[in-house]
Amino acid sequence: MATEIRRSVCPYDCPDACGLLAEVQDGRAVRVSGDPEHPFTRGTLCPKMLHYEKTVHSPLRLTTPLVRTGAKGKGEFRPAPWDEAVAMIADRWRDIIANHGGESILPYSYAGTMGLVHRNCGHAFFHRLGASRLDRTICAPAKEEGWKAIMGDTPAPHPDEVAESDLVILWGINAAATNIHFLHGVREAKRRGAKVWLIDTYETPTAAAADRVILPRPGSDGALALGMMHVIAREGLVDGEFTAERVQGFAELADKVLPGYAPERVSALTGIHPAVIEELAVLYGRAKAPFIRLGSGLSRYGNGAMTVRTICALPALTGAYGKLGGGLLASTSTGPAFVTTEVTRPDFMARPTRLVNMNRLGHALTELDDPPVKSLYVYHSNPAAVTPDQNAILRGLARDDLFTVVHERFMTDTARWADVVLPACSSLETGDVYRSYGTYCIQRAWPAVPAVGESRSNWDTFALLAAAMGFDEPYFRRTEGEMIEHLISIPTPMREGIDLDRFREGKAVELPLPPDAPRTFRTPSGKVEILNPLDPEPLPRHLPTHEERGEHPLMLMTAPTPYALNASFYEQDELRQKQGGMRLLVNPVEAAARGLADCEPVTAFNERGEVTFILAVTDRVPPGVAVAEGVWWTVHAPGDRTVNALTSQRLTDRGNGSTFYDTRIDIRGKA
Ligand SMILES: Nc1nc2c(c(=O)[nH]1)N[C@H]1C(S)=C(S)[C@@H](COP(=O)(O)OP(=O)(O)OC[C@H]3O[C@@H](n4cnc5c(=O)[nH]c(N)nc54)[C@H](O)[C@@H]3O)O[C@H]1N2
Ligand SMILES: Nc1nc2c(c(=O)[nH]1)N[C@H]1C(S)=C(S)[C@@H](COP(=O)(O)OP(=O)(O)OC[C@H]3O[C@@H](n4cnc5c(=O)[nH]c(N)nc54)[C@H](O)[C@@H]3O)O[C@H]1N2
Ligand code: SF4
Ligand SMILES: [Mo]
Repeated sequence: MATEIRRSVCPYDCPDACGLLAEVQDGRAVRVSGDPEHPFTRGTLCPKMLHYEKTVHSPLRLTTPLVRTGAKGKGEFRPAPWDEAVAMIADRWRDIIANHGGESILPYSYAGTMGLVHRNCGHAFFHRLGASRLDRTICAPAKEEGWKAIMGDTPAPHPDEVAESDLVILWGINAAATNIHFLHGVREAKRRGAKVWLIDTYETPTAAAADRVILPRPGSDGALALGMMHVIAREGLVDGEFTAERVQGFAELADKVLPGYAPERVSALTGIHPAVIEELAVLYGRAKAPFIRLGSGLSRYGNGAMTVRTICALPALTGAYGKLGGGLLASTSTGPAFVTTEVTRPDFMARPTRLVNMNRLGHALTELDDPPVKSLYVYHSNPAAVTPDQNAILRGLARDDLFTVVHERFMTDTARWADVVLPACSSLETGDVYRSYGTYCIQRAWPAVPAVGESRSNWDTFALLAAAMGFDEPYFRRTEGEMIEHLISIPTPMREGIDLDRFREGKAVELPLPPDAPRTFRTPSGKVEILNPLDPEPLPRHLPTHEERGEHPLMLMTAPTPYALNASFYEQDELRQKQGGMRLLVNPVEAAARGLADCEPVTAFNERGEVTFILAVTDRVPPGVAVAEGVWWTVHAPGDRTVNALTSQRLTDRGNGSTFYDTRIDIRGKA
């Protein structure tokens, strides 16, 4: 049978945004590989995507709409035609709107697909419906706030610049899992003689790429950065010319803040030996072009934005921000490449409706009553698994008076609670436009295979719902292809000069950033603003986490695994097996103190919930810390809850973000 190669894009929420080649036979993808013409992918994929065809054509794919027949959450459904399912939803919504108003309907979505059209088209529909709006802050808004407070709208350096660096710090990033193609540049830097340091809370697989690993106490990295700056100032390693001309407020920092962060005090805060703080600070201060790749984990604490802001001050002291191969990459801001409001259509809102924080879904479903949430529509997200405070969410989803619709590829923990389930397409079945938050690539994808079963894309599903609700805006009558073309047809300064033919053909193109862009500071003063006069806290300092004085002894790291992406990929047996079960990693000291053994089922608990894990005893985790990698589906868990039954709905200091890592637990045996 003839095999055709079709280009596509990895749709997952990953900074790499890889180019894919799909081998298609008879309307089925039989193999996928990395696109050798994609400048960042360079022909290789991560372990998760090596067998994407097994996800696309999984026997577990939902293929028809389903209507609940049993009790809520029992997972008993009957298949139904699309017409019936859509009519049922429209009828219920008309009734709910008449009785409680549009704001009693809550959409819930995040990043099952990163495609600009399918990710964002629901906004237009729900704006037109007059529904509550969702504040989509589950990922890393505090990281963005931290960067902005000091760097404004300055673009991040190109990720490949890391190859020019002589000191690379992988700070709070498990790049071997979450940013695998970035390690290409890191290896290149190493080949040219660079040293690589990893700063995490436990020894992740990324340690293999590092010369040195240090493990500060969770949530204490801001103090570590201040300690480094203290030593850099004391040792005369500050770039005087750079701080005088291109930095605002170094003198104030040096006078008012740094004296309080001598290595001994920082050691008490971070658990890092004073000599190691000195060593890293001097190495950093003497490096020609130190490059920091900053992850998001350390921003998911009650002090997350301030921690990021403090770390972002470090490259200002030594002038690293002015040097090729130096500076700091938190994430690339490719947002302005497309006019996304053409998809989200805020103008469809008659008035600004209420904003509900997605991290507080548990609260929204159980306590909000002005008006109460009477219907929840979930699409490309799995809140029963990924959202903090699982028990509160499950209490909400169990409400008999809550009408829940879930548009999904699989029978997820969330879909199980639905009244109506709609089958969703995978990315190979749809076209879209993709941008990246870890590179400057953009790419247009064309459908590679026909829709599996009766599944429909987000775009087509909202078109059906719009028709059923009687919305007659031309927007809702466009096809997917017309919407994509419309988005591409509107020029933006960021896309000026790209090879449009190549882009339309479906090949990755890079946004042509001026080479000096990361070194031209887009802040009100035009300088790096260590002192930000517009901020209520004008200078960085160390803030406590929510759990600084919490009652339980272990900080829980809800970390990524290389073999899944949030709660995605659990449909692939082999990937699940590579994780070796739903494990909780602890130091031998912690296991011994509780009389617990490796491989034994244990209960992790705190004031919010109890979760059964399989214990993994390992030196890779320091005492005082426990690590749960991956966000498992309950059907594959050793108990009836997964990791987010332990995490809280509290928010970050800025940006209203999630605080997954700011969690304390204890552990006991099951016996
Ligand atoms: N394989 C895989 N890839 C993924 C994901 C996944 O789940 N799995 N998730 C995707 C998503 S949604 C995102 S947002 C991105 C990024 O996802 P993130 O969750 O931001 O992952 P990383 O940036 O790699 O950083 C997490 C690391 O921060 C560490 N950490 C936690 N607290 C602290 C602290 O206080 N200090 C320090 N120094 N380190 C700390 C954790 O131990 C972990 O190793 O990755 C994406 N890619
Ligand atoms: N404990 C813990 N919890 C976490 C994290 C963590 O590291 N630890 N990470 C957090 C972070 S950073 C994030 S960003 C969130 C991510 O939260 P989510 O974005 O909800 O992540 P996923 O688990 O990937 O769920 C996406 C779902 O969308 C479905 N899907 C895929 N494509 C489509 C489509 O085209 N249409 C429709 N309708 N459905 C589709 C998939 O089948 C999948 O079930 O999770 C957060 N939760
Ligand atoms: S998940 Fe990330 S690394 Fe893996 S193929 Fe997709 S974009 Fe590339
Ligand atoms: Mo995320």
